[in-house]
Amino acid sequence: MIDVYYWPTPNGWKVTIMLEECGLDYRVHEIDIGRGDQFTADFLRISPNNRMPAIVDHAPAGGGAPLTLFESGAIVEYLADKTGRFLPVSGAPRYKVLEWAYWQMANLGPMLGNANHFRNYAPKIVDDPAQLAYGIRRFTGEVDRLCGVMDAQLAVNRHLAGADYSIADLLSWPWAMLLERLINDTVWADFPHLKRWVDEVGARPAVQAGRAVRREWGERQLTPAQEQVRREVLFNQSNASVRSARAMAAKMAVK
Ligand SMILES: N[C@@H](CCC(=O)N[C@@H](CS)C(=O)NCC(=O)O)C(=O)O
Repeated sequence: MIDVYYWPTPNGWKVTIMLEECGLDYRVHEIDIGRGDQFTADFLRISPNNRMPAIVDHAPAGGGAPLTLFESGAIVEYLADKTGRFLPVSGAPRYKVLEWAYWQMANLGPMLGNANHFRNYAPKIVDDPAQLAYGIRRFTGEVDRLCGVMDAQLAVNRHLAGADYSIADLLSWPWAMLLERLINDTVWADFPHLKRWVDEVGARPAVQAGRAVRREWGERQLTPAQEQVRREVLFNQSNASVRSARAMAAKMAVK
């Protein structure tokens, strides 16, 4: 049994999609990141970076004590090795998949996350539009560049790392499928090969099942007070604020 510490976001879906693809048994634990669940002592023991997703595998590959893991890329790579699915075991084909898997982790996820932040969240926090302009331009430009990288790759390959569906695809899809909503509604016209791949990967039953896990949590309506807490918790982090959030969570045993 694998415990998954989760909130329905692109990084969370990577793990639930992989678990569905591999047919592994798992239990989902709510980490409401807008409420501050990521600062509880129990969660920080598993994920010291106060980010979800994280897992505990009670029957790890190779035996031994339960294995805790954070970082969606490491989790998915581990599950691929454990099951022998979606990642070649050795040689050049393995590294061609890992190249695109790490590309996602270092590029598409962070750049699209920042573009989303500056375009869709920061305007609710920062009054002066001039303060937002550089962030919007920088990260939207990077996302546009990365779409071109994927589109060129997918023009000559069915999947990101070549002919076969792999962890590179299932790590990238949860972010890529949000491009139209988060960036602009003409993105698919500019990148038709990317659109073909988004539709093809999105039609996989396991991808749909993983994407749907606890969808309703993310659709809850927040009160203005809850929205205020969410902004403070998510968008005002520093070493000092994280330390005090940890202390607060420990005191209140936030669940
Ligand atoms: N590189 C990490 C990123 C994880 C991440 O940023 N998770 C966000 C939600 S998508 C989170 O837990 N945020 C909580 C916070 O900012 O305190 C991964 O891929 O696992």
